[in-house]
Amino acid sequence: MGLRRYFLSLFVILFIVLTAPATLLALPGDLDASGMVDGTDLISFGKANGTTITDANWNPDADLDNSGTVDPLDLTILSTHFAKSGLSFGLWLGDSLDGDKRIAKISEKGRVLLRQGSFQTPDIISANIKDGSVWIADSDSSQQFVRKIAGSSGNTLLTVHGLTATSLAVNSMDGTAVTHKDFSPPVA
Ligand SMILES: [Ca+2]
Repeated sequence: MGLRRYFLSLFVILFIVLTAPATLLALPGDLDASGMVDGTDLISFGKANGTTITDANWNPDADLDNSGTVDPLDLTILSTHFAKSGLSFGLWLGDSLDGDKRIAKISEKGRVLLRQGSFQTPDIISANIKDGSVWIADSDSSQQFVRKIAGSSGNTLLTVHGLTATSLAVNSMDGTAVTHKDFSPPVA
């Protein structure tokens, strides 16, 4: 499946980019956008090592110098940043691939890093660029809710019920989330 066709299949409603405020750059070598360069990244690198764009196991995120090949020069870059931590850099969006509505995290080079959860209509998403957390307005079979997840892992940090949110925005100055009801939960 071509990249363009693939992305057209995504149920994109709203996207957010999580950046490190000081540099606006991802941490080089953090292939899975976890916020740390570690053994997981090294394993991902190993799977793509020696490949070029036309290879099946090509991983654009491992081509750290954008040369078109994953080679020792890229490994040198990864090694330089090994064990360093930073903010997770990724793109979260609503995803209805195969009809299962979830949210997906996309790398800055367009690779799907992970899919998370089973949602009904995850079409309202907003992020706090200071800590990378992501707020999602959604509903389950019985009620609507707003959920806060960690931008690095997608794990749920907080779920707030009793809302009917038709809009959502995060104030990155203080971390509060505001819906059309002006609901402002505390920063977790
Ligand atoms: Ca990582």
